[in-house]
Amino acid sequence: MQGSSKISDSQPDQATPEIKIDGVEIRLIRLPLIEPFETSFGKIDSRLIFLVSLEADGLRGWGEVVASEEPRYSYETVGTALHVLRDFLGPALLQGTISSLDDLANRLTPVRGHNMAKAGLELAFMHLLAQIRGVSLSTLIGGERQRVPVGVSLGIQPKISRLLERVERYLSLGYQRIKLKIKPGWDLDVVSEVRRKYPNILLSVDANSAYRLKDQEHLKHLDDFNLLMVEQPLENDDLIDHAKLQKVMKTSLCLDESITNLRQAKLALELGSCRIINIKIGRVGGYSAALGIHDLCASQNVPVWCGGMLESGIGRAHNLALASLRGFTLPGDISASSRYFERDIISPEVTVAADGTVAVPTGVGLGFDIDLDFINHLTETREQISRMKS
Ligand code: OSB
Ligand code: MG
Repeated sequence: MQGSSKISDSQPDQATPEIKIDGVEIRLIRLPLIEPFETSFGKIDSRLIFLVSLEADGLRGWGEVVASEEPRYSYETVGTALHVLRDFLGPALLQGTISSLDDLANRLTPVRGHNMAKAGLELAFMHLLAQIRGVSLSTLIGGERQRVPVGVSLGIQPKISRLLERVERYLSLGYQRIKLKIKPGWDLDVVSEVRRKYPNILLSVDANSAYRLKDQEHLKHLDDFNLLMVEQPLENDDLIDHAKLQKVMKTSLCLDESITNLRQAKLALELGSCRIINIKIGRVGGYSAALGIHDLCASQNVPVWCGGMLESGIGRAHNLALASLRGFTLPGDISASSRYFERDIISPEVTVAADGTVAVPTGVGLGFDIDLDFINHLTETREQISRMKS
């Protein structure tokens, strides 16, 4: 199938060896944000980054659990992920061996939900697998792009003049699409003003579930601004009301929070709940679901793009690999490291070229070096889950 992702294991000599995981390590590090990030559900000024790594055969694979400290975007938090990883998911990987991504995903399936915690392990596993095969993550999953188009997500600002300054700044840095966070009281006037100043840019909005179907007359005014999409206007787990709203709006709706797995994606497309899907590896539970949703959307010509969760460089590197798949036709929320952090935990940092693209690394594994000294310096919590001695 055209546009389909493929984990390259077709040649017999490339068959995955049975991987014996020797240990799971969890670390929490705090990275201050260069400026606060505000959405319809609150404001943060630093990111408690949850890193998870798997050790096997003297190699270490790194992943990131994108949960926030508070259960706003989703019910998961750093605290719930710590509990579920330590007590259930981690130990599940420390029995026997693992032969493939599917095998890993099946191991995690008995635990309901907790997609971000699961995804952290899938990321770490895929980083391990890429190193074992001696390929980049992008190559491992069948990525085809050498560079991916990117946009920026701009939080709610205290004043519209500050927002306009930021729009100007990121456009001048080359970002191909501007996404404005909106909420009741920070929506039509703001979008109208940005559109008036920049009649031709790719512009979208993200409400993070701040509206209800009864607000549809209000939301329909967004049709006046030639937006690329309206992201997740209604409830975080809704598909039906979004389908009703999509019927009366010209602008394409895009779902983020509501698409938590492949079945929800199928339902959304069947119901007509959206015309675009934002894929976040963390929200859907890992690479296996992300690849499945990508393939489904590609088969129906539904554009997808890679969402972001203010990840550190490790999560960002995985996002880049994902976004290199053919179906990721719209700019992703994959900004430069410097958009959020003074200093990243990978080197070189992620940078955005003047044409608004980021290069997909070609080196083995993440394609970035992990700055372990800096990670050690930042580490607030570190736990090791090891195999029981038999
Ligand atoms: O809804 O896409 C979202 C950040 C945290 C939680 C939810 C979202 C976001 C973003 C930022 O929009 C995307 C990024 O640049 O990482
Ligand atoms: Mg969103």
